[in-house]
Amino acid sequence: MPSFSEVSAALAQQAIELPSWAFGNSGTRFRVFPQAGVPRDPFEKIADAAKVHELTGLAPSVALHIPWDEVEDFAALRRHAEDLGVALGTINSNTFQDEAYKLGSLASQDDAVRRQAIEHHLRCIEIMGETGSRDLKIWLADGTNYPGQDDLRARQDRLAESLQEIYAAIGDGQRLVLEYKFFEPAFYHTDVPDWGTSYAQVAALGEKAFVCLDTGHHAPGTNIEFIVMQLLRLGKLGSFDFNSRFYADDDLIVGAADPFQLFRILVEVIRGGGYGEDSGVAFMLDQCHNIEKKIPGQIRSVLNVQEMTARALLLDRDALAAAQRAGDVLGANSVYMDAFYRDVRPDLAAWRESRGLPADPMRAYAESGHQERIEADRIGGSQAGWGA
Ligand code: PSV
Ligand code: MN
Repeated sequence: MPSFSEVSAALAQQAIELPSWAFGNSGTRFRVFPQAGVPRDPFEKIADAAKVHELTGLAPSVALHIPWDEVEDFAALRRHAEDLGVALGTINSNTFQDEAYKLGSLASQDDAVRRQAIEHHLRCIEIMGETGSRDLKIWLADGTNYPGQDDLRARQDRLAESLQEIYAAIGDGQRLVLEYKFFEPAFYHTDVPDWGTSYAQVAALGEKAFVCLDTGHHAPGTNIEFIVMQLLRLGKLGSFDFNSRFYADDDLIVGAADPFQLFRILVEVIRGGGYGEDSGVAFMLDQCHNIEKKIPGQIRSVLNVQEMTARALLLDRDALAAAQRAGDVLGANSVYMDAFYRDVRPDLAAWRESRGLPADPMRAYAESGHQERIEADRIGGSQAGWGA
């Protein structure tokens, strides 16, 4: 197995984008649980994200959600981020909260609704120019609840047409990433339910369009690492939305439900050339922290990704390939499992210290008094929430 020092240069390339909405109040379909100290505007969300980066060195950018993060002056928001040591990242569109989108957005049969949804995306692209963002991420709530409700084929065709118009506005150096999800809020069918549909749509658009894989958006038992391998093989894996799920789209802390699955995914990412500065695969979190504090929730999350990345980098690929060639089934499996069971936490703590970071970022945050400070300072105003 490679030594830890052999993988430390690769580890230094890790960058995990944080979602601005992770810092706002969130909840379930049944209740939103307000927390003290939650940001009241996008500037405070950026400050929280920057805190995560300051303590971990892992989260140099923040994804924005439009219109939740609309501000008068995006250049000022960008400067604010840069002053705090982070960049503004992916712009997420939102066509799931307006009354107009009840029966769909980009796939709607209503011309005026489709126009509204397309214009919203064009506005997002305009914002990307101001924020310096590379990626426009599209997740659609489009779908139907009942068989016969709408024509499945016509919806797919309209979606393709709408996406074409949006794609035409994507500039040089920018990308469109299309996320899939197999259910919710539409339950009979969704218009982009799986990687195959997303792939078919983005392949038709062109080379600046990619698939976004949200780990929570699969049926139980799905072999997600196979999908990762296939999309990398096809050159169309654009980004990850990392989170954990126990049953459905829970948006829980990545690596919490099944660290082994995260490991397996990262093994395929590295195998397929999807890891590192020039890979073109963006690592993002898509999570909400409903019952735990948000900043430490995000710190835990990026550390979980880092830990499984380190283990995946430590996989002895030569030994694995030799065992595979020899048809040594159990030998290959034990090489694989050896990497997964390697406890990298002490090495990572030392590695962090050597870079001027706290050995234990969770503890450093707890001891910093920062949480108490924001809870005392952020009084008045209205708190940001998932959906605001
Ligand atoms: C809804 O499922 C969702 O979580 C999607 O995964 C998006 O990425 C996210 O919301 C933000 O729009
Ligand atoms: Mn997502």
